[in-house]
Amino acid sequence: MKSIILGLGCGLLLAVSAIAGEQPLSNWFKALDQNGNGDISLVELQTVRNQRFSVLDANRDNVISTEEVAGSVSWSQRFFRLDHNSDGYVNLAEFEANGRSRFAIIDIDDNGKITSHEAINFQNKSHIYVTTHKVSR
Ligand SMILES: [Ca+2]
Ligand SMILES: [Ca+2]
Ligand SMILES: [Ca+2]
Repeated sequence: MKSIILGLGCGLLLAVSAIAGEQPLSNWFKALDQNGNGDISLVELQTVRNQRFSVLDANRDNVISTEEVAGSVSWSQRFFRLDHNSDGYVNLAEFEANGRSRFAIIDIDDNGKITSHEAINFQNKSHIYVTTHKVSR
């Protein structure tokens, strides 16, 4: 279970996969494809993301604050995009809305499933993360 949470499409993991190169299916894809049927549905994505939300919400007040993401570079960078109404907190609705829009970006043919092909395509566009993380080291 822990590895599923850790495997959530965070920038660092994408970076590692991109460096590793030729692996056809990345770990984040396998972590998100919970029923192992070879594609990721929106429900699977949101299930894993909701687990991530609970982990990030350390004080369990049902919102994520900047303090709670302070330990994660990738989530800190994403925080202000997630906080849609700019009240300084990310609630579950904002978090889920972000999940839906990310899903739509990856699901190129818009059929409600992310296939391994679409995942690889997305991964290939994510090389920017590699640069970001190299700099931060
Ligand atoms: Ca909180
Ligand atoms: Ca907010
Ligand atoms: Ca698709």
